[in-house]
Amino acid sequence: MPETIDQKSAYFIDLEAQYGAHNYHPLPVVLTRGAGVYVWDVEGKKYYDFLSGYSSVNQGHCHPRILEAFAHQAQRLTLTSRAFYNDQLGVFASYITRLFGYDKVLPMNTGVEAVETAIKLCRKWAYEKKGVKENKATIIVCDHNFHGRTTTVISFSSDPSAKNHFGPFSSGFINIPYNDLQALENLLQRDADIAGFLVEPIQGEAGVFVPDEGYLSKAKALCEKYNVLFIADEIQTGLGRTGKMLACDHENVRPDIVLLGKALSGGMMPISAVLADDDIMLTIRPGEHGSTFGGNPLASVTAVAALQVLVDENMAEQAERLGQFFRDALEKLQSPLIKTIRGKGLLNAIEINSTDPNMAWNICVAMSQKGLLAKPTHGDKIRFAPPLTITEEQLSACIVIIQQTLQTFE
Ligand code: IF1
Repeated sequence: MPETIDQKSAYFIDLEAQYGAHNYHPLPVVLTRGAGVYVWDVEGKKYYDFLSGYSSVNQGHCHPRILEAFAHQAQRLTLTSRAFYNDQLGVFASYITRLFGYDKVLPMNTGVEAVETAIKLCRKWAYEKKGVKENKATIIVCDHNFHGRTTTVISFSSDPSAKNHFGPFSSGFINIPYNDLQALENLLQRDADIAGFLVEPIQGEAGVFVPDEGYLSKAKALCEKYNVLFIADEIQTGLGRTGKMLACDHENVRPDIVLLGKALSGGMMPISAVLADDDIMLTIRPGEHGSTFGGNPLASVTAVAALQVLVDENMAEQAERLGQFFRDALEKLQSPLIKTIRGKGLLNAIEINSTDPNMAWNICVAMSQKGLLAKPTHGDKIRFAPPLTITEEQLSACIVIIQQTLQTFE
């Protein structure tokens, strides 16, 4: 352990290491409280949160309005299961479908459950509407995707650490390179059993990889041409993060299926959702899919509040404006350690220019000591994704932290 960690943090870190599975490698910071763009560690040190729970707290930590709705409902009714109706699910369903312009919503809990739901929906639609022969339906996915961690979803991952020794894997998926329309069309032309194209509008795990302008709209047009469902995984990119309510909105693309998660609860609890029109959604009938917790009244109330806050506080516009400001400011740093700056809205990453494989990690540890929390990925990339409530003044203060940290390594 680095000597900067004092006893209290060390205690909780050891406790996790001793009794928790070792499936993560966190920065050595132990958090105990959050409010807005800030989090505090157990020593009372305050940080800017530039991870936002992987874009789950777009609305800021413990947003008072979401918290109020959550706490109020928590004292009233939390779970009924879908064996009975509750008086909140319908309210949520009507709100979210109107907001995004779809006929129906299917509520789940985690992001990967929304992905699994979309896979099932897509296959069902292929057999019952498109006329694909039984067990032949195929879904196109992209290299370097991240859609979650279930055995089916890791089956089409390109990341060896997500897959190694977790086989045997599920079939029914074909990988193509991301941002490659020709590869998509070649496959669509060749294979009549293709049911859907599952895509992240911006690849998050790949290091915030933004595709060429026009990629999404042209991919959608190809899907229409070949009668294939365009499924947008907006779990990370949706809900204001990239400067629009959905990242697909940047290209005026209306996906056939939209997946939401993360910020759908403002970080209060796991809530995910699948949006689609009746032609697709109603292919799943009673008893064919579901979840004990999906659509519970606590989640329903929380999601409505989380969405209302995004809308009422113009968070997408804020992300658009501040994202531009942030990338411009990073550009101006002219740091030799920054190889590339990528992103849209407040979903950003830099690629580190260094031969030292630990450089991104070391920079993140140093930034945390200066009061800014960000996470390195793939050894050479650092994500910068603060809550969308951050002010220009706060963002400027963060640029200074980033600049000062980089300078110590240059
Ligand atoms: C972890 C990444 C972010 C996602 C998209 C589905 C899911 C995710 C586009 C599944 C989840 C996470 C989970 C997190 C790391 C993280 C991540 F780096 F791996 F890619 F955010 F950038 N679709 N993303 O990004 O959602 O089931 O987790 O609710 O620790 O694995 P989930």
